[in-house]
Amino acid sequence: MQKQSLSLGLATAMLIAAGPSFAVENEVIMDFAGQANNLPLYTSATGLGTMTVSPPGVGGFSVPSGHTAFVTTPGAGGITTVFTPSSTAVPTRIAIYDQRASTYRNITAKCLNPNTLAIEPCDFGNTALFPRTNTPPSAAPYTQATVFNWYGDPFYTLQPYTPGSGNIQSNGGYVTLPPYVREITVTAYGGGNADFSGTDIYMADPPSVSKAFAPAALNPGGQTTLTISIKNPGLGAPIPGVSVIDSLPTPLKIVSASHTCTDGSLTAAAGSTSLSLTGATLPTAGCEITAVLEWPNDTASISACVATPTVTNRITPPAQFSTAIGQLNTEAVADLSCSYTPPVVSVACTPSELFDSPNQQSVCTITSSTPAGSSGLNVNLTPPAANTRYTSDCSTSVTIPAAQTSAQCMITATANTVAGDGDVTATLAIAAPSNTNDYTIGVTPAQVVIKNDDESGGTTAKAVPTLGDWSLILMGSMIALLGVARLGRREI
Ligand SMILES: [Ca+2]
Ligand SMILES: [Ca+2]
Repeated sequence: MQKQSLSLGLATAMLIAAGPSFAVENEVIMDFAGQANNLPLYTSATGLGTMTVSPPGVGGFSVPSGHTAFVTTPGAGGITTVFTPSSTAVPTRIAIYDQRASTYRNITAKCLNPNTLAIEPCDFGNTALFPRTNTPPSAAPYTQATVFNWYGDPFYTLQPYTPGSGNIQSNGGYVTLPPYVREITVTAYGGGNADFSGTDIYMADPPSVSKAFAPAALNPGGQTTLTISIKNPGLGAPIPGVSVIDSLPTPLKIVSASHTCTDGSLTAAAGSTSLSLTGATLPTAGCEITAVLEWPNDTASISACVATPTVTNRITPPAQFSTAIGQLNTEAVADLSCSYTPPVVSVACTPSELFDSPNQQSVCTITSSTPAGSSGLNVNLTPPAANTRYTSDCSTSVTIPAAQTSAQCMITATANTVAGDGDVTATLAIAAPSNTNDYTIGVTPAQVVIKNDDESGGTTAKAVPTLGDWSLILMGSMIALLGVARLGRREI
């Protein structure tokens, strides 16, 4: 191969922050220890991915503990290994170790283009995106420093080798990878003698999702903020192709939602019960979806609060969370608690005494200790018994309107001029609710006495003021009282 000029296949490489270094999480060497040395296909026991070997079982190929692959006599035909990460692992490093001067390796790889999502040859010639690090030489025979030759378009091949000749080696080195590498091919070649060399493929965690409610407890009619956090675990570059779906547990509904990821389309209509973010890019520092949710206070939602006081909200990858380079398949789980205390409902009628004259009315107020939910609060009543001395529009139930705390009905005295017909009592009581969650019963019953105001034996009824006259009478009484008070003071 001839050395080619550097290619700029991954223009987006410049997106990577040059200054700070990012610590990936749970970086491990992909190893296949314990599996036979002659397999054509190896599968990581810890879920990191696969390695194919071609041809298998030749050249002293082995899978030693603590390393990925080793060869002793790869030969001029070479032994090719292809590494494919699982959807839950991200390749982070390709390391060469213990390599003799008589062997070399050709490395090619496939990379996700983060802008187009196309799979393209990785541009190892871009050392800002694929920095190279040499493992320092040590005591003989490890006296050499690995040289990395790059052959660009159309080869896109990185060729590490150990300079010099004879029985000398290098400790190798490694290439740090951006999180876009989707497949790595390493072919070892040698002269046919003892051409030792090894490859280590490192993997780390992909993006993950978590969630939380704040507050984590509410009452029907209350709101909470759901935060869905998408973590970029130190991968040092934006991750495209982020998709999140969250189906809310019943009876939660969305009030509003927003996100801090790059681009993407967030679907989270007010009143709906699920949200989704598609086509977003996860920034290097991570991003969040924030949704204000409401636990409604309608009858069904109140029943749900009583029946299931704690609901669990899950996001289950990969169906409900994924990125173009994979994702940790760990569920995001958050619990939300609901508590509900039925309102206390009482009744009072004012005034509590009427006369059997025209315009004699008592207003009965049914009061709830908390505002009625969006369905209103239906209160069952035991209405006053039928009686010729009064009428009432208080029936067997009354509805306190949504967000209100009271409703009213009337008891009206029936005017008469019949003397000696005595007093009767109208009784209005709160009855048991139709649904036990609706309310508990407070002050009840309310009683209104309808009094006879007709003189016995007389032919003319005593003049009784009408309802409209009460204010005048009250005023008159107050004036009289003031007069008495003044009088009293003078007398002192
Ligand atoms: Ca009368
Ligand atoms: Ca009467």
